[in-house]
Amino acid sequence: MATNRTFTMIKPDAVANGHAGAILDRIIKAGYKVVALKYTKLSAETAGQFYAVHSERPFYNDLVSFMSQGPIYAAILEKDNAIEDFRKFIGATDPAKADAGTIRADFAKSIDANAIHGSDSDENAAIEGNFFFSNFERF
Ligand code: RTP
Ligand code: MG
Repeated sequence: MATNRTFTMIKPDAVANGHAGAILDRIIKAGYKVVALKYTKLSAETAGQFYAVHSERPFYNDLVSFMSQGPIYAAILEKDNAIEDFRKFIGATDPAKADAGTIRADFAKSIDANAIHGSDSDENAAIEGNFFFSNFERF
């Protein structure tokens, strides 16, 4: 069944480079409804918890360090087929391989500083959304 909610973060590189407004504008214009939105900062500890699924991967320490280096925007988004469509919309993990016109092609600098996150499954979208937002913060 197509899922209708995903979770995203505009990552520290894109926020620091002043691209958060442009990225949010594109997300909304692409038809995603913002269900929840927060400007916040992960600590090394909370970034480590968020990415625990990658804890055995060689890039884990760099990922945790990168994701806790500055503020982010976290959001829950709603649209038909949200998970799959949003992954296509943001482009490949490595911006050098991302299709033209995707968020990562236009705003990401490297596989580490890749501007944006998108959930990879319905189950993870729920876990990730619950990591950041209470029920009083979703509309
Ligand atoms: P994300 O979770 O951030 O949306 O990215 P993704 O699904 O496209 O990629 P994932 O495999 O979940 O990896 C999470 C983040 O780790 C960094 N990474 N580095 N050096 C590498 O081979 C490598 N692979 C992944 C990326 O910053 C990626 O966004
Ligand atoms: Mg991922």
